[in-house]
Amino acid sequence: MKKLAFLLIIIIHSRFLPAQKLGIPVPTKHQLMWHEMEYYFFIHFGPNTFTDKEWGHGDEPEDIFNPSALDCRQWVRVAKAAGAKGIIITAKHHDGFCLWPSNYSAHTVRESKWNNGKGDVLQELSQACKEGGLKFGVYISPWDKNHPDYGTEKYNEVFVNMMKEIFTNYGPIWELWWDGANGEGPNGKKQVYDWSRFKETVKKLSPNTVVFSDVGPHIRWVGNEKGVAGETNWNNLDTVGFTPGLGAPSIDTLNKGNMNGKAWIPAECDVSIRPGWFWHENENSKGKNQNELFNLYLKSVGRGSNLLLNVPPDRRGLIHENDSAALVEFRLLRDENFATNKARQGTGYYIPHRGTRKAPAINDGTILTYETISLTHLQSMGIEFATEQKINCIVLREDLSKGQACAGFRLLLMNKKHELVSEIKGTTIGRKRIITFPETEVGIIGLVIDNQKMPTRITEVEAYLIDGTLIEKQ
Ligand code: FUL
Repeated sequence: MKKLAFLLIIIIHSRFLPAQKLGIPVPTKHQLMWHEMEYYFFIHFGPNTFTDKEWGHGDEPEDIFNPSALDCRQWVRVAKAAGAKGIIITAKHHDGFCLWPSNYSAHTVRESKWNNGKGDVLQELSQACKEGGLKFGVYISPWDKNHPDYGTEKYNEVFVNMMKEIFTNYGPIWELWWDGANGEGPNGKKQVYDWSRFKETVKKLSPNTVVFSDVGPHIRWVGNEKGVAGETNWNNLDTVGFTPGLGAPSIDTLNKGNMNGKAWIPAECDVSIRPGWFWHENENSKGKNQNELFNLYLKSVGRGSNLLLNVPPDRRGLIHENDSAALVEFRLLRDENFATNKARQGTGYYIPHRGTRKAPAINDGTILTYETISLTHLQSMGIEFATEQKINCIVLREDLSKGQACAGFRLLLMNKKHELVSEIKGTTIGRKRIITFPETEVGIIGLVIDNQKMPTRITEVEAYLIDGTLIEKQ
């Protein structure tokens, strides 16, 4: 008897053990805030915009950089109209040209004709973002094809000093983006990057900044430049022994994460609205349209990742009309298709206890409340409608504050007679999981968790009837 009581205590206790005790990584406050950013702009802008290149050589004359009507407020207006919540700009791409007048380079806006050498793109954009209520982020390439010190230990100091300038003069910097590329500099030498020094610098200067690289420390690359996260997407990663660039984990690992990875390092999906990262005249009509953007949204945000969408300004220094038109339409598509969450009209409950055990938090319209699924006890929950509803899209949301739990789920679409109409299987849920399927008349949506690392906290189950033509065969 005593033994049984002891066993029971252990079982009950282990079901409520905090994630830390189970060795499950949890996000920091700033990572959790990052997850809620969902979608934001990437801006590739610099000498390449004027030379029609993707990778400059670093020897382009500074005068080439001369936008005729640069207006960062226009970028912010477009971003806001498109529903993006922030902007990350290429402060320095591989060609080494600095969009701010750095004291540690002689290849900057100061040496250009633009604004008689008095211009400062970082100043203008950080200011415009502040005014517009957008988060401001900076991409800075460690690879520098211009800097005379590149390839020597001195260059690591230069890079640290450049970051100091950025954090001191243009902060707060919400996200810092480190490109892992590591090619040859002007002397034909490659640099040995001092990543731990770089990390320490940011931590000291701006502890709230989330830092992206192939392997974090806070955000990881998704493993492709198509904007597509893995259908299985863990926010966890093992980083010991790995570095950004050539030393990174495999593409597949970056894409899916590690289920039992020791660190919380979620994936970010970077992709360009155009074929190239920089603006090219001959790509003005080759941009993605709103339907393609919507599909990308499903494959990034809809798989628990964030979407970093590149929108490159042209030689005027403005976002091109074709791109802004598609972006506004993309926003409309999201607003219209996700306007009516039918789950709100249903009743949430735990399945074996229909009628007695309600689960109101899963369809109360807020992610601040949740219901818990534990494998030993309450394994499934559902939403029952008063009358059958036509739907073709379900959005699941998991609370991540205590770690990521769900590893395998099933959606059971049933009619009002409780007969199974179709079953959809999935693996991870994460912050947001958007599942689309052929239009179905549904009386009950059942959610069963078959595999999890700890009890799963479901904050919302949403149901929609979206425009069927937007659903690609997946
Ligand atoms: C890559 C770079 O080489 C591309 O030019 C672009 O900036 C992309 C976002 O990252 O590593």
